[in-house]
Amino acid sequence: MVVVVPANASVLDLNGLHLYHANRSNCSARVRLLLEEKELDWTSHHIDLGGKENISEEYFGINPKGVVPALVHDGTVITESNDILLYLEEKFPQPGFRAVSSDRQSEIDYWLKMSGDLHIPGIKTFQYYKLNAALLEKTDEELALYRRLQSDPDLLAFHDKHSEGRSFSEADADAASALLDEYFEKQERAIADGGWLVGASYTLADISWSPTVTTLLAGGFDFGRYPNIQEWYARISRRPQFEKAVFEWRNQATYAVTDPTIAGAAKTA
Ligand SMILES: N[C@@H](CCC(=O)N[C@@H](CS)C(=O)NCC(=O)O)C(=O)O
Repeated sequence: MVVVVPANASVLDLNGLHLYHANRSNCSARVRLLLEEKELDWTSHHIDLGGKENISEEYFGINPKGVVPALVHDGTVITESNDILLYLEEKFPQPGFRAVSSDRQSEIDYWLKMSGDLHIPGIKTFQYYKLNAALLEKTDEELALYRRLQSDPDLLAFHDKHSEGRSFSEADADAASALLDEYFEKQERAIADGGWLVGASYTLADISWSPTVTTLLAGGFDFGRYPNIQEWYARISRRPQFEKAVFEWRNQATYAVTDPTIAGAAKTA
């Protein structure tokens, strides 16, 4: 678990649950979804990625990678969205979303790890090619500041790919789609066995992945080959908690684009 010693000491005095997050970010949305499912009170600190609010000394002092989300709980800072899910599950165990037999716990961990592993090469690359590279283009000044603040080599390399007139290519997007398809084929089979990613229970695995499906649908990812995923996503996205945690926040985006809908799946706002 990534527990950060924040350079921005102002957060050390925060009491309760404070989430630094962005409206259209799938990593943020999975944390908001768990907070809603657990009916926890939390304070929102919205970071406008379109306005580059993450590219500041102040925010890098909370999350040293400059990405959202970051959770502050009574002055303790946790980053990495899937670690935040596990942290909340441990601190606030009721209602529980790891409530499966011990031999299936490792399956939840597997899906959470996949979500982290696929983020840059799969989800983020696909999404930047389709939408974000144009929406989130940095000015020369923002780029210089980003390069000064960012020390993570993977994020530096990723953001360099869409800087100074460069962008992601169709080949990058095809490679990302191929990786995602490899993953979704496994997800399609897993859902056939019980209706959820892990057997017959709604778990952290479903909470982690369903907002990512929302994001990929918005980018036009083709789920046509995955009827089980479509039915699973439609079921989850009808939950009032999902409406509040995912769709309501997405609707507030200042840089919203018209999101496509796909046959068989539920809302993709
Ligand atoms: N592995 C991180 C990824 C976080 C991440 O990349 N968040 C995106 C939004 S989903 C972000 O902040 N993007 C802005 C950027 O890359 O500068 C996590 O799961 O928390």
